[in-house]
Amino acid sequence: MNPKVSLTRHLVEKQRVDGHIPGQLRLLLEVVARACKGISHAVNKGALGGVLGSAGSENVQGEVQKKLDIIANEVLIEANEWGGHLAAMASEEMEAIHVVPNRYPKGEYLLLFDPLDGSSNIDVNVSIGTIFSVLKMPEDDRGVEEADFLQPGSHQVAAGYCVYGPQTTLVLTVGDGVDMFTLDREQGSFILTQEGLRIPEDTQEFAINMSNMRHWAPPVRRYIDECLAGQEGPRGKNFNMRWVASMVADVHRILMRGGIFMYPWDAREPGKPGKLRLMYEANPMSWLIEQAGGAATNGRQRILDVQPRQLHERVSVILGARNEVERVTRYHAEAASK
Ligand code: P6P
Repeated sequence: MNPKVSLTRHLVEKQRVDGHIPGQLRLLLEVVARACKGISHAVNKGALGGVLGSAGSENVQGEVQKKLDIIANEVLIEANEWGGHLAAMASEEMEAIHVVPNRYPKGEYLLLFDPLDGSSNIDVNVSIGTIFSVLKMPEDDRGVEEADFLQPGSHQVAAGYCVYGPQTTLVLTVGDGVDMFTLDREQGSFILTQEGLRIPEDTQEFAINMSNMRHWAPPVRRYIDECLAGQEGPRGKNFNMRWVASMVADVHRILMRGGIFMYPWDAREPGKPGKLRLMYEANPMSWLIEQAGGAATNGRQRILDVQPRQLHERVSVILGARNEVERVTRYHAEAASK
């Protein structure tokens, strides 16, 4: 692989050579990448930049907002609203959609994002990240409204994340595989460092918050108990466990070395289908995982087939190694048929 293919060149070639992405989508992805560079710079300052700690406010989820949550949200809004490629944006940090102001031209794309996923890790210097998803505006001549965003994840035209860890790494799909770009801080550009990421169909590593074990539904408890039983148990092999509590970091590990990630429904809030948000966490991550040969369900159906009813709705997430996700999904079906 050419050692110095930049994100810009990679996207230009997808636009020109493959005809796979229109110019406006290429522009959108470059603007998002540039915004992620700005967020990375703010994150890297840490205490020196006065950006740690709480902002003293709550977001639409009722979660305490960190200063960096708000900074990252503002960076993405400001970077994207004047370019003419977007009609509107939606963010975990904003209750309502943000329609591009009339002083700027409107485009045909909708951008959704979790500006800084894993906020509980910000103040303790553990990897966090930005997750983004791109949809097209429905074909009609009326103005932009929230309902335009309520499309299943299978309608995405681009999805990705940027993880702010030991490296700043952008991972992206436009529907023809998953590619990874590492930020070269000397040049200030994202450089292609891995093409066509693939997830092994099997694994010996699971990611789940074990402290919720007593609240899980039986199929999830059955699956994890079998993993914990190790080679003496029904799986006949030992398992390792990881839990970073930043979905971006856990999913990145799975894309790099395999595994299964689970944030299932649990009985702590039985009325909610899960903790993670469908539109700007589960959908983009599920598409990336499927594009890399993995699978992603809510325990019962493919996440990308879920028809959203609300912008900030939550969903149960089981994603990663195809054979493991299918096993958990099978356990749910067996429990439902009893
Ligand atoms: P818990 C971060 O707040 C997040 O939304 C995901 O990034 C992460 O996987 C999950 O919540 C962690 O949740 O309950 O383990 O703190």
